[in-house]
Amino acid sequence: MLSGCFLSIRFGDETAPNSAVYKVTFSSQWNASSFPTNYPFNSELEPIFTVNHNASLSLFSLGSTATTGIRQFAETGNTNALRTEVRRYQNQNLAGNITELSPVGREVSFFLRVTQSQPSVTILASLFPSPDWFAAVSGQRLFQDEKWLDSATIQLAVFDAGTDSGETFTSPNAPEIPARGVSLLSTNRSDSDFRVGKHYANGNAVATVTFSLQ
Ligand SMILES: [Ca+2]
Repeated sequence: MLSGCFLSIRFGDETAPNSAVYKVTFSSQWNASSFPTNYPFNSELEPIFTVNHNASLSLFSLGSTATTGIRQFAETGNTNALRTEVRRYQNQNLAGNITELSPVGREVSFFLRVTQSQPSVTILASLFPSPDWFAAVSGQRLFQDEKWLDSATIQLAVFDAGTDSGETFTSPNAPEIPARGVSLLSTNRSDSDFRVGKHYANGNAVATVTFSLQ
């Protein structure tokens, strides 16, 4: 019985390595041609915050109150509190390395090592200007059915962190007290273009992420 147990573990190791490296390409489509009606002047979709983590972990969830880290990131793009929260997960062996980027152009690529115990990837990008809006892919799992995915392309939806009640891109600071749960963003058409996180008319996403196994 014991030897059978060991055998099955060894098979697992042989068929799929414990870790894998992915090339991650973040491609912004938040521009005046994809979002033709109300694209804001002087806008940015950064910084981009990436971490791989245990499949049971979520940095945010729909309907749940945003953590301080998510709130600060969504409202200001500051990653200090988010890094502190992830460091706590790293200490519990629930999260891997953080990658932070502030790209200048429309597309940026980087390499990410993920492990079988931390096979899920969350990528966050802050929308500027905005009250508390951020784009994300939450917990994309790269190890499934005992193997590493060859590639995956994910569209990022835009979320409302529920911590500021401003309704337009440049609303003055208006803290939501108490905070509402995180939701997919739907906005006032006079100012912006979102319905449940995508463009209301053409369905465009603000960004796409491609994972490609190296
Ligand atoms: Ca809000």
